[in-house]
Amino acid sequence: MPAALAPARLRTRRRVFTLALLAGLAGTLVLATGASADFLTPESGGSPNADSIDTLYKIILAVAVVVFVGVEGVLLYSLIKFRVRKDAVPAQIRGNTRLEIGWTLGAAAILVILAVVSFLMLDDIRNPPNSDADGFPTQRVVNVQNASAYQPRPPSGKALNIEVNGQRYAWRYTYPDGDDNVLNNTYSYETMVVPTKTTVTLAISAQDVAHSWWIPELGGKADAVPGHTNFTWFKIPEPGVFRGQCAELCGRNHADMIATVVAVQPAEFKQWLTSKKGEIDAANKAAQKRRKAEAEETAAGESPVNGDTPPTQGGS
Ligand SMILES: [Cu+2]
Repeated sequence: MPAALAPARLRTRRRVFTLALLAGLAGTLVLATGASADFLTPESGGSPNADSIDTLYKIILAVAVVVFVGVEGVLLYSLIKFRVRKDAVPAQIRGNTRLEIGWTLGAAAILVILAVVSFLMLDDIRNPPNSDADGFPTQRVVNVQNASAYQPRPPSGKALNIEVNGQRYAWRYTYPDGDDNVLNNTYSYETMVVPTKTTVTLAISAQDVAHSWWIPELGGKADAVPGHTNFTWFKIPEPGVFRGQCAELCGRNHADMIATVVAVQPAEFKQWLTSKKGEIDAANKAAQKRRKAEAEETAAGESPVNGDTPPTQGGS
């Protein structure tokens, strides 16, 4: 190769390298913005805890992107600039104490900062706020504590507590009515209706095998395990529909185990609760009536008047 061509070729390569680096950086920034919201980051927007999880994720992602671009940039630059040439011997360097101490302390500082930020934000993720003044009137939540989980409670102690029970293959929701009789509580399957502007705490367990409660826009996953209760919460500001799905393979119809949370105005929720209770009471009365009729039929069928008695064996 004629020596005169070398600088021109080097310039072209540098230009290509710079362009590639810029394109990579721009691509990363585009992917991280609203154009692909929730593609790279957790879903949010339904509840403050989901928003906090999303914010924390984005902070950590931004730091990771800066570190990634820095490290990969230096790597690519070194690969290209110091690649083997027939006629060149690179500088023979063995260690650089200042640099090594620098990047060790730098990495440690980044980890410490991320840990502090995470712990500060964990509070907002774990602990629910109070309901709004115009939310649904709620009762005091018992602060249950078991071996590894505790029932989160807002500062006022009041929330709408709903029991979530995973069963192959449906979610059952029980709305305690505050009296001692747990058998007359209102319940529903698959679709959970909740009031807006109200802190909702969930006590999650399972009937048969391990399931996992997850409505991405309303916060993180919570395991639903037989014989153990896990807790989570959400507070939805505006009416809306939030979809989720059992996030633990629980059997062959696991994919059918969907969950929907429908948030409605507090007044509408009150109406729903009353009509649901009416529906359940009517169904219970109908079942009672049917059972009574069936019992009477059976009793009538066994009576000898009907001629249904087995023929007597002769020659006894
Ligand atoms: Cu399941």
